[in-house]
Amino acid sequence: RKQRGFTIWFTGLSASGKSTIATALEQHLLHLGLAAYRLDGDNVRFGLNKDLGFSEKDRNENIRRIAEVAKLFADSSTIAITSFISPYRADRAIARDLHTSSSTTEDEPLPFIEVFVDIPLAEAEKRDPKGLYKKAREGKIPEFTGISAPYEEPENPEVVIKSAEVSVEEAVRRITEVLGEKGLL
Ligand code: GGZ
Repeated sequence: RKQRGFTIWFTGLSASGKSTIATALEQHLLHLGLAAYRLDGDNVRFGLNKDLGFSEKDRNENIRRIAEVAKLFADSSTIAITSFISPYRADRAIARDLHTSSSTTEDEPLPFIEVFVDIPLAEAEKRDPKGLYKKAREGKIPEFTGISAPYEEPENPEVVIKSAEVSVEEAVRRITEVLGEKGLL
């Protein structure tokens, strides 16, 4: 049977562990022989979206473009995995609708799996791998998510990973379990 493309959309604070889990998930899917491709800040914010910053308007546009690109990957029968804070509920809803309203080349909708990497702000701030929270607290980074810009928690994500409590392996297992339940693997 031909592989069906879909999108796994990670959302969560900076330093929540999104990229680590997304990378491990991508590896797992590749080992299963599936085509998977991860979109993250390193390959999107320095290329396609290098004209965008972190104002609300720029984040809206960042997420809009990423959703369009993820949809194209999914439409080409690839599993698109996106790893961006995507702090606004409305932007994530637009990304979801884009997929589930219909695909580009077929009439079938493209499945959209939202994964909320849920971590207490205090824990993310304690991790602070790049020292960004510290700088944000000092006022050196304006509009920093969780400090001086909002993060709107998902209300109905397909998966919630409490990343301060579960290992990366357990997170991958839980996500693949949900994919299995939905008939996607
Ligand atoms: C949040 C920022 C900011 C501000 C730079 N707010 O931990 P990181 O470094 O590697 O991940 C964060 C990344 C967020 O980019 P996204 O494209 O995921 O954001 S959004 O979905 O909201 O558009 C962080 C770094 O960029 N960073 N300035 N002000 N994160």
